[in-house]
Amino acid sequence: MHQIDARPFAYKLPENPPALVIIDMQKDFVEPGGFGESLGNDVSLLKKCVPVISEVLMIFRQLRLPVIHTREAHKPDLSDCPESKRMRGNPALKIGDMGPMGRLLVDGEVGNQIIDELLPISGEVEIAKPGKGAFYNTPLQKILDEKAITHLIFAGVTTEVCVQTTMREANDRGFESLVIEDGTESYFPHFKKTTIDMLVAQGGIIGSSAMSKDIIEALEEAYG
Ligand code: C5J
Repeated sequence: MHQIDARPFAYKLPENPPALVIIDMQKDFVEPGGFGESLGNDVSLLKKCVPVISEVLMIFRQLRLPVIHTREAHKPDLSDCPESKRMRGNPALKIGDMGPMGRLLVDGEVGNQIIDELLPISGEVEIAKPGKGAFYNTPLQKILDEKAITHLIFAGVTTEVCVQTTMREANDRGFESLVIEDGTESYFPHFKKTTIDMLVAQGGIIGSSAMSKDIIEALEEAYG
């Protein structure tokens, strides 16, 4: 049995390989002029995890393991965006308003695309999600069930919002989750640390965490 050196204890790798779930590495959050910046955030803080995710993604591709990319995206008519979400924080630019990269957080706009460094390739799943969690109102559960996937390895942004929400959804659905510590970032570095500490506390109440180098090493041993 192969395992990843993880917190709070070793993460056992199953025979049917885990999926890499890359959360919301879209221009809206990572690049200037998007939704993240419209909320007053310093988006440059998120760039740190890009090379790490890129390296893990390369290994998943080399080993032909499943990869899922998500984007936080609303329909152009905003029928899937609650008014409470649109108005919250009273930002200068709201979801659906026109920004430098098109309409904020709207499917099909330039800002809604995954950043060039992590663009999905043929065979990888790309899911547009209207919520913070990737299971809410999406085909994710069905896709995972069809492939009998039981283990999920998470990367992406932001740690305490969409990554954490999705890990909590996954936990309630019976998946074994692990977050890549250096493959996720927040606009608030102390939130990142606290979120991961919370997820793995109490014997891994929501899941596990590990560093990318340990994940890569274990994946190569298990599935290489
Ligand atoms: C946010 C996300 N932060 N992808 N979305 O609103 O974490």
